[in-house]
Amino acid sequence: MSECLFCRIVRGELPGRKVYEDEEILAFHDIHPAAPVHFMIIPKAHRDSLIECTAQDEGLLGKMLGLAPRLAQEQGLKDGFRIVINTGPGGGQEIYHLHIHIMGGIKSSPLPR
Ligand code: DGP
Repeated sequence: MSECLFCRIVRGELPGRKVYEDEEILAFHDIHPAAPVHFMIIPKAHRDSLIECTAQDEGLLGKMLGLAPRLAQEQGLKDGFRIVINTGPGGGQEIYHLHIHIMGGIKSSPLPR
């Protein structure tokens, strides 16, 4: 059984403030929010990061991304949101279970250049 933190949240062994769930996907609030609304969309089946995803995962990735606007609306983000997928050590990823961050509720600054 995987010791991955997010796998344990998927299995209900650790608490998670749930936003959405279906047979393939879970969404829950980030424990260290970087914005007034900050939740993550994850696949239930473990993948370390976007780097490990293959062409077979394209449907799942599309479904995760496609859910974002609907869930953001439901969480009160009426005028938009920011999506971040930290990937690998160079991308600042801390938890090695693929996840999409959805953040909003403040006026976002442009990306650093
Ligand atoms: P990343 O750097 O992209 O790997 O972000 C991982 C995020 O996961 C980080 O923003 C904090 C969040 N996080 C870490 N541990 C937990 C936890 O136990 N529960 C929840 N809900 N979020 C967590």
